[in-house]
Amino acid sequence: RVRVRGVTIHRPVIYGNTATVLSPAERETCPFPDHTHRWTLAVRSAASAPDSDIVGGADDLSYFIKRVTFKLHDTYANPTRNIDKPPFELSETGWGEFEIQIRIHFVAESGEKPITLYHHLKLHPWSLTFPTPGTDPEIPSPENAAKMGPVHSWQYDEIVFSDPFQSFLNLLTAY
Ligand code: SLL
Repeated sequence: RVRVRGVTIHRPVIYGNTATVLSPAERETCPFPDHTHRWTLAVRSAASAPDSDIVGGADDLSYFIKRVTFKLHDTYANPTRNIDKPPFELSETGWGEFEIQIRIHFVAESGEKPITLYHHLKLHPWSLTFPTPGTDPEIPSPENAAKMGPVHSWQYDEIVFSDPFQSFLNLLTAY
């Protein structure tokens, strides 16, 4: 296999999460009484909107990504979650924010090592108000948070491949 020296090629991605407050009805059916939120974590092509659920076409990263591993907080059962097909996303319920390790594995033909990204799972709305002394400015009541609607926290990045194998370069540029 030959590497194409001097060539770099990048693919833009977004990664992050959305979160919503569980409704009183959802809290009743949720097996964990302390869980307050439902969240979805994802790695998507930057070519489509963060909350799009299109599979295939521009949002399908599987032509070069084989697996995305999300490493959750140890309070979760089986915290290491492998997603082996698009959409590369994961939904869960919970009560707390934490740092997530996102490991992206590329298709075998690429010869590329996995890369690691980090995302802080965000559940609570971005605070727009001046903090009131003696209260936690970051965490509104569940009622107020529900009124504020879903929380979105996304980051943009470009996955860069340097000196790619010719066959991988062909694969990337075919899309
Ligand atoms: C905190 N450092 O204290 C963080 C940890 C952990 C969140 C947050 C679910 C756990 C389960 C969950 O939301 N864990 O299902 O038991 O805020």
